[in-house]
Amino acid sequence: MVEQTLIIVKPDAVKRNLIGKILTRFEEKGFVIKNIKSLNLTSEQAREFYSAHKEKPFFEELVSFISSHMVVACILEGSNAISTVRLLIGSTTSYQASPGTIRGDYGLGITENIIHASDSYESFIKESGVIFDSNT
Ligand code: 3AN
Repeated sequence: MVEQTLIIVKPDAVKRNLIGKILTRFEEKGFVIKNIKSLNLTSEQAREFYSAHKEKPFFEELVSFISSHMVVACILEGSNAISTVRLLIGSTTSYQASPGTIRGDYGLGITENIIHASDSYESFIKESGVIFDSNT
């Protein structure tokens, strides 16, 4: 089933000049970049983006990290995009992520974990609205 999903190359990866390497992974796998935008999220946008986590102890850390620097967001399209892209990015805890995944190859952190990808269709709709339906 052809689907779309949203990924965000996070501030740590942007600062380390990994944008090209990360987007290449998705292109080489066969996904098509349907939309792309660089932006620095406002604190308000970040709060909305991560609202599912607002009760978590790490919420403020998440919001301040994602809004700390420019990020690159893409809408990717391809077969089973939501679950396949989650497989490609690897576990949330980067130091435990399998080698060969993006987090497994490039990161060691948890909050600073290189990349975000939507985990469901509902998240994709909500998150892509926050990112692409704004003038930021
Ligand atoms: P994923 O990004 O793999 O979907 P989620 O949705 O469970 O992970 O968590 C969202 C974000 O919250 C993660 N990308 C990570 O940056 C951060 N996070 C998750 N768990 C923790 C934690 N225990 N401590 C700090 N940050 C966390």
